[in-house]
Amino acid sequence: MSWFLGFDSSTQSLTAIILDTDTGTVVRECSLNFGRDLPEYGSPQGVLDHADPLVRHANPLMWVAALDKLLARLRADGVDLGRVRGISGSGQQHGTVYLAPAFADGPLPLDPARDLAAALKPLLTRATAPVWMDSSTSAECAEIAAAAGGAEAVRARSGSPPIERFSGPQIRRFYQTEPAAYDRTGVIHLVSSFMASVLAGRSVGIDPGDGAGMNLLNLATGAWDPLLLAATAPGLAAKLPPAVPASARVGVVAPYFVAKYGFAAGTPVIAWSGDNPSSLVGVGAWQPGTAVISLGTSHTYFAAMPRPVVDPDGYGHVFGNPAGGFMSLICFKNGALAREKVRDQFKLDWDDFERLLAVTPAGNHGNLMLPYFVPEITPLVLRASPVLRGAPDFVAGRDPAATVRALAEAQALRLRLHSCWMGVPPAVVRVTGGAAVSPGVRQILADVFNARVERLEIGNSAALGGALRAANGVAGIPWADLSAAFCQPVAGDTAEPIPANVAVYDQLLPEYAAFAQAGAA
Ligand code: XUL
Repeated sequence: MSWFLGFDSSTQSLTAIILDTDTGTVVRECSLNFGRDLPEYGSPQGVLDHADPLVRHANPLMWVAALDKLLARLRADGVDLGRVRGISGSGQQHGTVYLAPAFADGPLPLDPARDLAAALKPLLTRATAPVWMDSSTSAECAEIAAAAGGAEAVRARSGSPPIERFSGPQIRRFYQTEPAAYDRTGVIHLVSSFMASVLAGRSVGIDPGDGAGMNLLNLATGAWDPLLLAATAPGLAAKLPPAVPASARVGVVAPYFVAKYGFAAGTPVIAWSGDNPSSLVGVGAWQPGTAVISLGTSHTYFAAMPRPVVDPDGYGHVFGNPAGGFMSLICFKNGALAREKVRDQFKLDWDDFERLLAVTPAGNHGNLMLPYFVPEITPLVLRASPVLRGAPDFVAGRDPAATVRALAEAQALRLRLHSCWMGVPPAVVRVTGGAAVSPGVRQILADVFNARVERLEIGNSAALGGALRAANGVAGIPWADLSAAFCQPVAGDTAEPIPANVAVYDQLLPEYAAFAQAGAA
């Protein structure tokens, strides 16, 4: 009886996966959408409305309310959570939760008679949490760079130059805009370590997968970097949880979850990680050779790296690989949100998307798009307006077919352009996230990357990675065995590159790069 539970607290949803490692099967997979299932939090896409498009915050109480609701649903469905032998999980990266000293000091005041949101609300020193979609900290990035000896010095220590969505610049902004609330803050958590803390009923540490997304962790030492801390905000060292190894057993499930949902007392909790590092192991790409493209709310491209490599353009990151060593990552904000905008603009559904991709040719008759529907991260574009070039009908917004293909090709070409710096053209790409189910999208990726594109049986790779990390951390099951059991491609869903299309995209790439360069200015 070896059940392991993995969570993913993502931008728009909370997912749980329970695996049985004895039988190599998924016992249960369950997801809750913040917009649909928790409408009282007023966050249809997981974030709160704000007049400034650069500001994106979420209510952390929504995440814990989702945890209560998801576990209650599993219990009501008859899932015996008492059989779970270990728990881990992941969270959307970079987001920060600000909590009173009491959160850090001892057992959390959780009481089965009231829900998690009610118990934790008094412990928040900031009602909202800035998340990865926030781009409002350009000034703070410049200040941190100046104080730390330049952006390159920050990158050399932390794996990334100062980046708007990263936790350090966000913490600095809080310190500068609300100094009294910053002073009252006893501990600052990431989404991942906050959720792990709630499960364990006490404040727990941050792993190097997610910690590297803060501009605060020294990648060489695996510890908080004193120079970066000082450049970010005063007294920060005392407000950070410990930096812990990815496989650390950070605690056991809190009595609250034993009493309310039937977990066995003493069930170990393994440190949570970021959603991308967790997906790396969740798709079985924990060793170099296979690249991963995640097509969720964000689009990301990442791969395990034998050694850290630097993006000369400053957009790439180095994070800790939960299986040991490092991973490189590049992230785009115009992923699912851009797809949804095009879908709504032409009143389409996802079947229409598929049909339109099938009837339009590679290269899209020269119709090109820079899909900046929301402010972009890679490259940094702070306005939200897509740029179109090509036939008059397309440019005027009257050609749904050309627009759907232009978006899918733009997303694929941008993934390729901005991942070249990793220096390892992939032979195999594993796709995950919502749009990975689209055969048309998979074929475009195969043709743009000239690589075989595989989709996995279990789609929620970040939650799956959490469950695998629990199995590895608690029972010591080797990564190779876990990947063989749970990370197999769906046989009929592999896309092989079509040579004629590969040639079209190879020729288009420099032209698209020049178009993007002009459009980013
Ligand atoms: C990665 C990033 C996003 C979030 C949300 O750097 O910002 O991928 O992790 O999923």
